[in-house]
Amino acid sequence: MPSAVHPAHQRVLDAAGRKAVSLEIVVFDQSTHTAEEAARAVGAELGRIVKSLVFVAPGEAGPELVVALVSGADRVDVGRLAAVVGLPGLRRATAQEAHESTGFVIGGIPPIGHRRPVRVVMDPDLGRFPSVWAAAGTPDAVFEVPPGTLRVLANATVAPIAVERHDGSTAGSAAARPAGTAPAET
Ligand code: 5CA
Repeated sequence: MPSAVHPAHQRVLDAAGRKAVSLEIVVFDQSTHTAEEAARAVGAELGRIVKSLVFVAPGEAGPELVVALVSGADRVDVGRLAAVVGLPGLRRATAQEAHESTGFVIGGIPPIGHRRPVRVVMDPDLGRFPSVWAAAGTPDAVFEVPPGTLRVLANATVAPIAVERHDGSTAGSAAARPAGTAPAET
């Protein structure tokens, strides 16, 4: 008998299905909790792994949620993300906030299918690849998707919000920041 679909995976499949996209979720015996682990599991370079990172800011009608989609090889520049969404008070969500607002646990938070409406901002670096891999709702499962399809599924705004993790010499370089400010990365 085929095993039942995990409810978290089902939420991801349903979210894609609402846009007439059929996803194939791959579940591993090994952890895909971090981007590095996910890259190892799927045998892809780190850059092809999508990190779905949750941020919050105080809003008029309660906390506003923002999910940033960035390449596993990049970090989010919080200042850039805050500017893109127009929320100066934006900060990284705690694990509990991320869980409560999305309905998924850290390490498995997918780019779609969240419990509450979220604004999603996607970094253009992900568009360099023919397909990328994103978390599918649990820390042992991912799905492969062309970045253009991911943008449509997540209803994402595409904007540069990333700095490279190992070499901050491009998008988030010191020259691109106001003098005296430190890079706010995650
Ligand atoms: N499954 C992988 C690859 S698709 C994944 O979900 N990667 S991730 O980067 O999107 O999610 C893991 C991230 O959760 C880590 O980069 C880390 O920054 C973040 N994280 C881990 N612990 C906490 C915590 N306590 N609070 C907030 N964020 C956390």
